[in-house]
Amino acid sequence: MKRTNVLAVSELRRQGFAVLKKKLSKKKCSYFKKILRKFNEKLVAKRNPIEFNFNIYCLNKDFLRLAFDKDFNEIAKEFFIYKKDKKLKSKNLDYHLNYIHHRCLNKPTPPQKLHIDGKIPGANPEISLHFIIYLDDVDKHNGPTAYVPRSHLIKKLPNKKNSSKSKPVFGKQGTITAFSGSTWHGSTKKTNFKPRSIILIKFSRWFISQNFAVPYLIPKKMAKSLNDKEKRILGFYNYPAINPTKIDKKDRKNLFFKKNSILLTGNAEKVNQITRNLYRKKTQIYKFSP
Ligand SMILES: O=C(O)CCC(=O)C(=O)O
Ligand SMILES: [Fe+2]
Repeated sequence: MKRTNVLAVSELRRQGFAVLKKKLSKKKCSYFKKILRKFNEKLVAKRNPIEFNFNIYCLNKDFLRLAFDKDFNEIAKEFFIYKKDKKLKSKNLDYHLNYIHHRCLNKPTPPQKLHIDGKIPGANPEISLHFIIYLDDVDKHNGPTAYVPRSHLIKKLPNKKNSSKSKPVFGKQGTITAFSGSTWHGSTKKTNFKPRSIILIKFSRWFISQNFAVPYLIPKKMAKSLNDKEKRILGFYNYPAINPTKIDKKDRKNLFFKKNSILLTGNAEKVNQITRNLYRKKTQIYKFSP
């Protein structure tokens, strides 16, 4: 295992987050931004103040490949080892990709409140590992991600008062941070008009269900090109087999997706497209004051 990855995991265990030595190249960042922009423009001509895109691995193989990144997987493998229980230590360590999303702030934006991404505060053992990639340079003016050190050990959800303890991460385009699912984090106030775009990647233990069933979502052509190891990372072996003869035609045509009170039905392609942009309608009516 690379020394830098060993260091990242020990920092993750100690602080709840780590800034990686590894960076995504500028070329790759610009390339990803361009594809996301093009995709969003297809849906609405005018940029939204905040843009969320879900399941961006469906867009093309380069996004999907982020899930197979050698360093991310080396870090994840080590991170998910059970340290406390000697008997369990080397058992049941499989993990899968949970999601790859995109968040872009295009205007002055209020802070994102402290929260956790992994559902359970102070989870011990840890159940999820997250990465954030900055696709733009991030300084104090464009709402850096901020983490509360050692908050992954606290068995409580954060409140407003805790914000003062958070530490912003400034960094050039391509900067990557890793954090535990229980780490309190958010983004600080953004005061400028430059787009600030990030990619969020979540890995979780295999028995924590994926937010979106990745094996069923990715286009068939992509699925066919995957090797066994890649399929394992995407969670292909974590679902019971479905007998296709038992699914009637109507069901197959009508995938549905539910999030809070939003229920979408329709053909697979449309539903995929809309779920990736679930928050767009909401953000369009959101009022921002610089
Ligand atoms: O935009 C950021 O820096 C953080 C985003 C985040 O934590 C989230 O969307 O869950
Ligand atoms: Fe988050």
